[in-house]
Amino acid sequence: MAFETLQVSTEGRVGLITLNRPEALNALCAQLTEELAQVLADFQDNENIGCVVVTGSKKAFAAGADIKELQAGTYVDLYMHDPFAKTWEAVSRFSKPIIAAVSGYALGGGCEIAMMCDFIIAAENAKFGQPEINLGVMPGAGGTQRLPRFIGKAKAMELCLTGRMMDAAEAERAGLVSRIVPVDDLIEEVMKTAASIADKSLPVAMMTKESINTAYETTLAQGIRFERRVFQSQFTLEDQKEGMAAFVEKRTPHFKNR
Ligand code: DAK
Repeated sequence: MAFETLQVSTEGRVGLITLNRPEALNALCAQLTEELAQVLADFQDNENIGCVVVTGSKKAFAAGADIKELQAGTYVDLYMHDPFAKTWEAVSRFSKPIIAAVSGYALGGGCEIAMMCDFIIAAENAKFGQPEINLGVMPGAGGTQRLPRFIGKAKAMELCLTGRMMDAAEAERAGLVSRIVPVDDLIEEVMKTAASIADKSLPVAMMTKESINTAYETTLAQGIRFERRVFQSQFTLEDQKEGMAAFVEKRTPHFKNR
């Protein structure tokens, strides 16, 4: 499939989506968001895909929504035909593991898309921020909700109220990114990580992700009950039999994703 604002490829069971609007630092225009939703739907349905990586260029993961497009927006337009809703849903409800590989700017909607992924691996030059306040608006794709959950209220407030950017080291200290790698190694490292995830049992990886995400949406007691039921249900999987048999027999497991 050919896209104009994305490069899409696969390596083994990993799908790689590269945002590709270099002239606008990968600003999220309507076409890009539409194409992103489409490719994620394809990867969702493709049984040969076990993990997805979203990345940008060395200079920018994404510098936010396309301000030139957004500028003329009206309340009723955004309310009636929210141009981004489909994409936000496509990323945040993607049920297979999805990793953001961030190099350069991840600002506004760019930072928000990265946060919708399961985790972020950052290059040393990554810069995260929610600068919407400088444009006379506030974050509108989860920035005021996800950021405080990930980095705490004080830092989220400071970032959203001042619009300042934080570098990769600060983002790692704050818990926004899982780890930092050299810029030139980013894709290789993230693809390696994605491949190791894609090698696991896909239903188990999906259930693990669902269970961790539940932690952000429920009480501890309910979350623990949810986890226990899902854990118990995994004993119906062939992959549980295979994984434990392989351990006992001292061999590598071969999961069949069922
Ligand atoms: N939109 C459009 N074009 C952008 C852009 C953006 N967000 N960011 C950069 N560009 C373009 C620049 O205009 C420039 O193009 P030309 O003018 O040369 O044609 C080109 O990319 C290179 O940018 P710069 O010349 O500015 O590059 P610098 O290295 O000097 O600066 C920068 C890099 C990232 C610091 C700077 O470009 C910058 O501040 N960009 C804007 C960052 C920003 O404010 N992001 C937040 C955008 S608002 C919604 C929910 C959420 C949202 C929207 C709707 N709904 C629920 C409906 C999200 C909103 C946002 O993300």
